Amino acid sequence: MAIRLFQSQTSMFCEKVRIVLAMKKAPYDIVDVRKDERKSLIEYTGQRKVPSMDYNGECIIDSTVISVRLEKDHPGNSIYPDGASNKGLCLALEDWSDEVVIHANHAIRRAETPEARKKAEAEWDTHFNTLDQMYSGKKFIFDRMTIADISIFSQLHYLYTTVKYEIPAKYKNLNAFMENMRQTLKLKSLSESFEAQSL
Ligand SMILES: N[C@@H](CCC(=O)N[C@@H](CS)C(=O)NCC(=O)O)C(=O)O
Repeated sequence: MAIRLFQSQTSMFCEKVRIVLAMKKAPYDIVDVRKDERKSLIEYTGQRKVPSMDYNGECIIDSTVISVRLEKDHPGNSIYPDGASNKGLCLALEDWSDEVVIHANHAIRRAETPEARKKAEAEWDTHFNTLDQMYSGKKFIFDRMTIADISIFSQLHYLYTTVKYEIPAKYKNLNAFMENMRQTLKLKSLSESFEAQSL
């Protein structure tokens, strides 16, 4: 029995899952879907999206679903905060990051005209403002690193590594959060993508 993560190294959702796997200290093999143009992914899962997982013979698709399953089977080093109310908030933030903030990443990556770029930067500015307030006086949103921080980090890290767009210095709390995540994830610099097997 083994875990195989079908992934691409640059996908933010794959990075999110790699961080959860590292927190759970779960060993896994990587199947890089770019190597065979997603052939083995489509063969195994019947669809094109990553992250997908061969979880001890069971096919699991989607970073949120994979995270829930890893938490269930490896409850130590929880990716959720204590208490039902905080857990609900945490899940809502994970969803907001995965479903709303992602849009700003798509917009900035696909912007082909100065107008489109300006619009995408304005979209990011709204999120930076929200996030800077969220991280005011806090290392993490809850009392420890949770899936909300991991999802948010993965989107912002993609913006940094792939789009090469840096969070403006005026967002001090958000920049402090990124630096804190860099240290927690033991990255030498924010230019590295996360690969470690355990945290
Ligand atoms: N909600 C999904 C999103 C996954 C997703 O959008 N994956 C992208 C890469 S970042 C993908 O594989 N796209 C390829 C395609 O749709 O053909 C999750 O959380 O895993």
